[in-house]
Amino acid sequence: MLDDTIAAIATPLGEGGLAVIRLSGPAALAVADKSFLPVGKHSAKPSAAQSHTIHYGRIERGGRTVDEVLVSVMRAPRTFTREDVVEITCHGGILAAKLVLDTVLANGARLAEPGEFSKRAFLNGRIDLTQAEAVADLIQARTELSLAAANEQLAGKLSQRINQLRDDMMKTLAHVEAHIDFPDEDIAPDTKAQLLSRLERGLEFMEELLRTANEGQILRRGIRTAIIGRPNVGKSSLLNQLLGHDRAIVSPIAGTTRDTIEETANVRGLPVVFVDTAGLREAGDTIEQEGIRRSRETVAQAELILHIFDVSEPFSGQDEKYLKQFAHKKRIIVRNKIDLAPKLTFPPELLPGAAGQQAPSVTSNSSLGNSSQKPTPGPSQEGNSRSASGQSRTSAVGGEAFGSNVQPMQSPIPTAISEPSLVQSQSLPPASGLNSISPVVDVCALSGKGIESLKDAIKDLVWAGEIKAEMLQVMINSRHQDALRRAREATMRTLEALRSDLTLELVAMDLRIAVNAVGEVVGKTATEDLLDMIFSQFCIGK
Ligand SMILES: Nc1nc2c(ncn2[C@@H]2O[C@H](COP(=O)(O)OP(=O)(O)OP(=O)(O)O)[C@@H](O)[C@H]2O)c(=O)[nH]1
Ligand SMILES: [Mg+2]
Repeated sequence: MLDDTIAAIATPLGEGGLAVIRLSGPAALAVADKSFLPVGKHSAKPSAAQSHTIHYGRIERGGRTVDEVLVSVMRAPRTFTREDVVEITCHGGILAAKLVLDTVLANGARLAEPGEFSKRAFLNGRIDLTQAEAVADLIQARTELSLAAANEQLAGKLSQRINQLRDDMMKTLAHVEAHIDFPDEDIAPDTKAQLLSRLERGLEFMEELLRTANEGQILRRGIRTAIIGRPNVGKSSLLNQLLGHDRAIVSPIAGTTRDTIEETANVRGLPVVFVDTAGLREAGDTIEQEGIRRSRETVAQAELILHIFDVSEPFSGQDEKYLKQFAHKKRIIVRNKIDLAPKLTFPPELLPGAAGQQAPSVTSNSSLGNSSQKPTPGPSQEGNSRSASGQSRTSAVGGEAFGSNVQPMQSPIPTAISEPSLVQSQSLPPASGLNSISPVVDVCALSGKGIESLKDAIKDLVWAGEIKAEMLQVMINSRHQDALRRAREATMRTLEALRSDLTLELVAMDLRIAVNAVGEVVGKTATEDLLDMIFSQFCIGK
């Protein structure tokens, strides 16, 4: 229904300097006229005001002043919804905004549904579906990179390319359909070659767009990253370091964190949703057991795990169990508490390469197998502190316990913790379930040492290569991905049918499916259900 007039508070509920009540629809000016009393000679009644002007006055109801306001009048079609729009800027108290809204509702407007302003903008042709989605992305963007991607999409970069693709495919379809109407004429060989190459180009472009889905997802939703490990290894301390403020309670008591704690941080431009979890162990009371159950659930949902170890504790059977259990996940092994005397050694069969290495290796600059590098000097005394140069060391404990086994993975690099090391386990059969590569990063969650390397490791693991500006132009979302996948399948069938000289009806049928699927991305062929699904996820007033 576009013949009614909608209203909503467009600013977040809460106390603030200002709040905005938005009106859109054919009666927007009339509703505003009834609610607003202009004050001063420069102000006018909304229906008498010129488009794109602002007027000072009061919102009045039943002869009483509700609030002192500024009213912006924007006439169709130069507005977001392409309808008459009035925006009332009032004082930012929850009550003031609500009373102004009540007044316009009493004067003939209807309360807008979530996303209804954007839906009208779409239905009136002001923006297409990818741009409407970009509006939501923009509002929800949590890093500048996410914002940049949303802005590109809002500017219509993705739409342009999708429309171009669809136009090309429509041309091909028209060609094929023309031949169906004249069944006696075969498609000339060179025409057929042209059609094939145009379809192939389209297919290539679909593939190109589909390749951005992963990054698009990351920028929109963030990377869910579970921080896991045994109790007391420093998970909450690490979370606080990654966030840059004390979010989680830290204590020397094992089992401090009972519930999961979730917060988003900006890691090298990427939104990362860190989830601190209850330490994993068998024992514990019922509350802790529930916490551990939630930890496992968190792991299941996470795209990345940071598996934390305390280097001052020896490797245990439980460690082995959890290392194996979460080996199928994309993960980073974090060795924490490198300020303490190290006792941790990974068994070679679990993490070959890191196996013989005595934590803490302060250095980790090169990949494995670089045997030309010399082992680290050691042993040193237990409980000693890192030398000023940041050189790596092995501990007395480790040295005695493992003797000749002590083979550092990398050579010491004086600048210390700069990049994560890679632990390869390619010698392991896939059945063991271990990842072929898990980066290992050494940190001290107490001082923050190594946190920057950890951030680099996170970025490198989830985002291949550099983050380039042109990539941001066409970051598709999961809805686009779904539509483009269907378009790709149908285009492949079309190509196959055309190549093997199947009847042109069959060729046209598949091609039509492909054209429609591509059209869905920009909303050219969107159903009411799809629109409801998209716009209902918006906030009220948008
Ligand atoms: N020396 C040292 N102590 C640390 C470091 N990181 C954390 N700790 C200490 O280790 C203890 C446990 O830290 P938490 O961050 O609470 O550990 P957790 O893994 O969240 O523990 P649970 O929530 O009980 O599972 C605290 O006393 C921290 O101060 C570190 O790098 N070096
Ligand atoms: Mg904790």
